[in-house]
Amino acid sequence: LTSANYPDVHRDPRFKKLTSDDLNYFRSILSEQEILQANELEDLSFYNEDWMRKYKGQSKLVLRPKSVEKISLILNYCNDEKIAVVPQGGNTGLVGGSVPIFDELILSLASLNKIRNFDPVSGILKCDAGVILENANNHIMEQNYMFPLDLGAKGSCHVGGVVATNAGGLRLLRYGSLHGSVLGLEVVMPNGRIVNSMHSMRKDNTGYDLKQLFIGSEGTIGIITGVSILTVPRPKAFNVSYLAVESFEDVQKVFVRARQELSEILSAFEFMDSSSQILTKSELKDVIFPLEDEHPFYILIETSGSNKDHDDSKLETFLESVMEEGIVTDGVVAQDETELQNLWKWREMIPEASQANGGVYKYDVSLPLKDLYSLVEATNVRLSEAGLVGVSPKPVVGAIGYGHVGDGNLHLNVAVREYNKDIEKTLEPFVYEFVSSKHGSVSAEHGLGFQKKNYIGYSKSPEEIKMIKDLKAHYDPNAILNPYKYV
Ligand code: FAD
Ligand code: 2HG
Ligand code: ZN
Repeated sequence: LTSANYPDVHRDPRFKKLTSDDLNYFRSILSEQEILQANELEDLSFYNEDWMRKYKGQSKLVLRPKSVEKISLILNYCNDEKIAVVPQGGNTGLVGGSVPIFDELILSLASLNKIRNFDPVSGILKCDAGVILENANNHIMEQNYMFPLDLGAKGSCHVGGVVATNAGGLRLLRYGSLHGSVLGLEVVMPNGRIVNSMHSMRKDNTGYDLKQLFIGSEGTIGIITGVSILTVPRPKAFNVSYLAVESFEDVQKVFVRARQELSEILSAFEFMDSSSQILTKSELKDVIFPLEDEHPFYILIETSGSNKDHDDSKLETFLESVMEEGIVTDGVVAQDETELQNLWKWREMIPEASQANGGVYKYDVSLPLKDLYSLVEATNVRLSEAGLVGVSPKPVVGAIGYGHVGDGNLHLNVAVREYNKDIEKTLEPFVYEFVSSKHGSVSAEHGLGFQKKNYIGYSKSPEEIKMIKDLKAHYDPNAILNPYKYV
């Protein structure tokens, strides 16, 4: 059997098709609210389809267990019966990893959503995996702490989901990756075994750091049910400035200067190209564009610290110097909280704007800073040469670039009017070859999922891929967890 949506992918016949006996078993351990079964009344497309509406599975069953013990029973049963399972958090992932390809059972973490404990002295938060990131953040903000990770999907994505993808987000530059801030995890293994390592220690050199195996594993080797994470003191003062520069070289110059002159208060450094902001204008109709004229590149700089006067004066000195030298040609600084939020919207709304014409092909790559923008230019040239880009009925609107300059992470988004194979073949493996030729990574922060399952070799050696496969085979010998994806 091939998938109607993916003619090149075949259903693995080792996986059992769900029977009434299976349903009866799930009914014996779960309440009615924890089982969603497709029928005339229940439409499961929210769970079957991803955020971009690019990947679509055909699962007929979603389980939303409320306890770790129930997850353990479900996995134990699925392992024995060889039922394939897709773990799902907030379903905001951008690589098709969180949805089924065929009829896999969807195991949603949405009902496992309690804050377990917060220690206001150490700043360590322990919570269930299904807690929505924004809710976790609101909980600790009351006690003057903040989650070390922030991203546009915060209102929907789960704490467990961001750990499973090792999401990077807007403040990685300041607070580092989840590989550093996660202190412990609770995980249910494919055979149902619960591994509790919800530690609260920053230092623990007792052998392999096992939790790292699950951070960024994308639901392929275990289900994360609990997270222990070191949060950060909530800064008392925030500033956001939105600046214009005339070239990508100048983006880099401002970055170097911002690191030197703003140093410890610099908390985000994002760049956006002109086309990304033009697209966003059509989404942000009721927010006025912050600058009078259009420019080739824009930069959003956030500072945060404990003393507003100190931060203001540092930022002012920095901005005066880069403007006097002509590196920055225009700019504004938010004067109040509303303006600050509005400036952030010009950055955070790009993912949504990029697909407003119908769809988007997303590439999330690490590249040396000097080469970062050349991929966007090369992609636009390639699409033009293929005759695919232009006004309707051409299928491609254009390629835009933006991203986390501080992390060497480019988001190349190709806005399209429809998803089609010609576009995909023009872009892939072209983009991956380009990245590999510059010794970058084909996934900086979104993961591999289904989209990049055939392209891991552009960033990992055969020996590394073999180790990944060995680990998978050892812990998930029946390969029930998230099949058809990158491993
Ligand atoms: P899902 O999408 O449900 O799942 C993602 C993957 O993790 C899947 O493979 C799934 O099987 C697995 N998974 C989920 N939960 C578990 C679990 N408990 N145990 C085991 N496996 C699990 N990413 C960034 O890195 N930086 C950004 O700035 C950023 N911004 C975004 C902005 C928007 C608007 C959107 C839509 C996405 C953005 N992302 C960003 C993508 C990012 O990957 C997700 O938002 C987030 O990490 C996924 O969380 P989720 O709970 O939605 O997981
Ligand atoms: C961001 O930084 C996210 O906004 C999403 O990682 C990027 O949609 C994208 O390509
Ligand atoms: Zn990002």
